[in-house]
Amino acid sequence: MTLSRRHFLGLSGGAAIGATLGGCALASGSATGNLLRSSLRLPGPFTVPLPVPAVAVPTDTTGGTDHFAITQRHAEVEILPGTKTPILGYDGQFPGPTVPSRTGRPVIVEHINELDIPSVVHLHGGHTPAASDGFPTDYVLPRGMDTVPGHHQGGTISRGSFAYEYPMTQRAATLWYHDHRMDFTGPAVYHGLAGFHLIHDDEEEALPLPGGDRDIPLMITDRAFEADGAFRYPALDPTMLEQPGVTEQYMAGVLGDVVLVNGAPWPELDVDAVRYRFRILNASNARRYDLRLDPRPPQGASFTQIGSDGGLLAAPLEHPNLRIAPAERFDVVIDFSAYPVGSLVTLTNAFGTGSTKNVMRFRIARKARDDSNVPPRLSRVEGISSTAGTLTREFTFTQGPLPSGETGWLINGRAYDPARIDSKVPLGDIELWRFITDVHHPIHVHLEQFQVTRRGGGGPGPFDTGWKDTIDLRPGEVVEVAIRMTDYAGTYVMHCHNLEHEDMMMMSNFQTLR
Ligand SMILES: [Cu+2]
Repeated sequence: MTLSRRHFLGLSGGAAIGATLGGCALASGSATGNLLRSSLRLPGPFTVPLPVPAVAVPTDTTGGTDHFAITQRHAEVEILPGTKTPILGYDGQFPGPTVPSRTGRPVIVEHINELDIPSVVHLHGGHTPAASDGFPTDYVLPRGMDTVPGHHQGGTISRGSFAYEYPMTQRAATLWYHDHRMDFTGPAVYHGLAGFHLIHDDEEEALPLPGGDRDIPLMITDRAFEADGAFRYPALDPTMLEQPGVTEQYMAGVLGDVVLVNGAPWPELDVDAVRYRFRILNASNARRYDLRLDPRPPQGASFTQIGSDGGLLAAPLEHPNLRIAPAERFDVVIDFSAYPVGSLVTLTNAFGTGSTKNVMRFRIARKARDDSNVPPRLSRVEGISSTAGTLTREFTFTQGPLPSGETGWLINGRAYDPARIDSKVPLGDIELWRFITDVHHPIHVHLEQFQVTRRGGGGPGPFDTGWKDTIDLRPGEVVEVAIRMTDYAGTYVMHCHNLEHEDMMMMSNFQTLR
């Protein structure tokens, strides 16, 4: 602990050093991993239409609860035109079906495991009791698998399926669900196990925001492909059963050379010359994006942010660009009426190089009627902040040796142990959590959203507004957040959402206590 303490004091005492380090790393998009190149000929950009994930239909809505059933299975899908890619898919789809829900109406999602590996489902951003939160060793085994391969026992074992219960007592927000299995989250998500879960409520629906087919979720991921069309991933153990992690060259993170939006490579969307709402999710394993519109609109901002990870902001916020780390969500309105009909507008990634400079393209197809608006007040967001006596916790994120002797990723100098409680957190208390790092890490806390109070030497950054559950922690930076755990006593995790870091032990347990 002496080292991390000194490390922290050094960083916070040297704002100029921190700023310089941050500037350097931001200039290079590769700072969060290593580029893995595809070994087949890639299609040109903007040749396939943007798909929108199917919306799941409940199997039962009686008793005030919506029941869904999702089957995790192998499938082959056409991602690159003319090529078949084997995936692990929720209902055999990538992205998985979007789960719709309403505040105050509980949802039960039964996940049926027809894969040949154990699975765990986490609802990212969900305010969920521990038994349904997808703790990394709460395994759902496929039928016929009696014991968990590898070394990690001790969680709750379900066979064949598990019904995850979500009370949905939280406000409208863009959540997502994805695999969260101990040691193998990176390859599982990379091979397709991710989908949206949207929460709607009366407050949001009373606003005149763009809706219907002008409210579109965008899941951005990067992938590399083998010559035969399979996803290429540098796993040490391609069976995803025994040995976790990736080859040493990729331990900082796996970056692909193809950008997919909703599972399609650099797609194009025909839009009316009106306002659209896009729920942007970075579901990439390790890649950060700096999203921009090219050309920029002749007048007005490129992006009007209306929501963050945890739902609506108090007031809209205009951005010329959006910097988005893995697992973050930005809910934005783009007003295409600023462009002449016939314009081609590219969503670019200023952190990218070569093929990863482009994300997707909009074609302004026609004029149309627009009754939508972005009102100056969106919601009431209660501010939580510290008072004298507020408990402060520090979490230092570094590379270091694992118990196995290999190099991995550590929190406060320790590798993740699912059986060890690292922090005991009383329910109802506001605490300050301080995240400290030397390199990029997107930090995610389960159970509760938080508010950023400090970044580096100053206040929150331009992308820190509103309720967050994942933050972009940058080189040499200290970020402090105010957090208050509520409702559910149990054991939860906080971790790095660079999935290669997560699988190589950058995770920590906290126990919430009444
Ligand atoms: Cu990390």
